[in-house]
Amino acid sequence: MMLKAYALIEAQDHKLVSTLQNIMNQSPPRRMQTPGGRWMSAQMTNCGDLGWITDKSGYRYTREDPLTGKLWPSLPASFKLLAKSAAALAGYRQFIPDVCLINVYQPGDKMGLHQDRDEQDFTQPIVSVSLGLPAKFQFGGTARNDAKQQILLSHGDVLVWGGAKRLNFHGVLPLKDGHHPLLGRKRINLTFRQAG
Ligand code: MD3
Ligand code: FE
Repeated sequence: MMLKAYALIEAQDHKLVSTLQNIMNQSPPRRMQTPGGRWMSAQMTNCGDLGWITDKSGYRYTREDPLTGKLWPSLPASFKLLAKSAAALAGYRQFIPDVCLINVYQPGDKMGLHQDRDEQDFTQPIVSVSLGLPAKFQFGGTARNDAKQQILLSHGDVLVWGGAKRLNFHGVLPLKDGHHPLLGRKRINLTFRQAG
């Protein structure tokens, strides 16, 4: 379910961005390595009880940020409220997010086609919030070669991915250069998950 510009109501985007800056000061976005040894182009960090990481040992959720050795910054109440209200609008009233994965894209950065399968309960949705520069998002089926739809994700767009779509392949095409009034030459995507 697409909630167009949902994160803009009541100027939530300004608050989201300043809260994000505070989180990124505590646990800075960094490039991570896939189990196969490739470096991802987008930089990542997390807030919440858990955080998603990848390195040569694999994809997983951890309680601590391996970069700082401290717990991930906590999930701000305002983030939790936004994710829960979006999920509820899509019919998911039991959603209790414990992770917010923060992906930071600069021009040229992309994310290859993948499925999100590191969470415990696939009946829980994923809520994504796009901020900054627009990106072309690719959305396929449950097999890698299924036909793909392209969706432009713009600043403030909130999507709820649940039900049959929860395990669909998806990815982000290389970010086009541009300038966004709040974020400059960047796109930041938040994904809220119930991982544990
Ligand atoms: C469809 N992030 O972090 S968000 C990811 O824009 C990820 O940074 C992308 O894919 C980004 O794993 C896409 C939209 C999204 C997130 C999770 C999904 C779409 C999804 C899970 C299942 C199906
Ligand atoms: Fe994903």
